[in-house]
Amino acid sequence: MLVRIAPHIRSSEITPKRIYLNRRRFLASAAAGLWLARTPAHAEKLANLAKSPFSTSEKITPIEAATQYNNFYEFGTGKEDPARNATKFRTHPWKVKVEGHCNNPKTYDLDGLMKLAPIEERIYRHRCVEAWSMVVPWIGFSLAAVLKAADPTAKAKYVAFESFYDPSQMPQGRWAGIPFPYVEGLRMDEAMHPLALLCFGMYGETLPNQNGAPVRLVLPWKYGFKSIKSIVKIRFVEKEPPTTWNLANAHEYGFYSNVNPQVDHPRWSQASERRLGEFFKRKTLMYNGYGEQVASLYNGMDLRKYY
Ligand SMILES: Nc1nc2c(c(=O)[nH]1)N[C@H]1C(S)=C(S)[C@@H](COP(=O)(O)O)O[C@H]1N2
Ligand SMILES: [Mo]
Repeated sequence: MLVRIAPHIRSSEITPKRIYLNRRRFLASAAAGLWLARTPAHAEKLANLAKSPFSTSEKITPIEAATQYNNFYEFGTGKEDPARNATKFRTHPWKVKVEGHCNNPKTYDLDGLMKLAPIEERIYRHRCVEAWSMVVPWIGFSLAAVLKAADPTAKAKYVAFESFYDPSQMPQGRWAGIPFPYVEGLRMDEAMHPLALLCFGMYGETLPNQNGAPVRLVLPWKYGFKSIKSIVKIRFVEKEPPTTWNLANAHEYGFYSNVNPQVDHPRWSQASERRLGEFFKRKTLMYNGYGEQVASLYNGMDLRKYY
């Protein structure tokens, strides 16, 4: 077989031990005052954050787990690779191009983009398709703010997103087994949904490189791989756009990828999940617990077919 499917899941089997070991290391290194590489030199505090009614009151995952146990395949497929390999990732200056079927296409620099709406803190659950989850205080505003500013035309039925990719800064990407640049997409009504977050920070600061600096999506009702990192392009399109994990393995990863405990991944169950830092598994909730807000987007759709 020439086709090598990226081992998106390997980790699920070894997660418990890994997390356990990681936790011990967090505690040990924190105690020893060796906490060096957690945030890049240009990490900035983000103050005066509005609170969001969408926030959960569940226990927030320790910052060390959320910033040292990552999926960012451009920087390697190991969970600890992104934190280690992305330290020199250049995210300044940064441009985001908004284009396609809209009356107001525009290329933003990061400051311009951040000024489109007041930033707020949103504490969301995040559920990876690998059956681990976390609770993260993200910072940003609804993606809808950028989309509305672009004034999409009637032809804009979907929104396509593209990540930054530079093999010279991301040499580990060559062995990731998935095509780059990483691409994702949403149907227009999903993209306009207020829960869809354009994210610039977490835990009170700008995003660490390994978490998708300087700007990413966070889509809490979908599996984590929809939440594309380090975005450079947002494009309004007519047809359902290609998405990276579907290109890599269409049988296992669909376009919608809504969290659904009743539809198993071909190789493992999605009925339960492990919260980072916890030992026992918990039940996975339909739409990751955001059904009240988003279920109506999928009325009448066969969720086994549109997985
Ligand atoms: N560009 C890009 N975006 C990405 C990924 C990736 O490999 N490359 N991984 C995805 C997956 S599988 C998950 S679970 C989340 C992880 O985000 P986190 O590392 O901030 O927890 O990012 C998503 N966005
Ligand atoms: Mo994921």
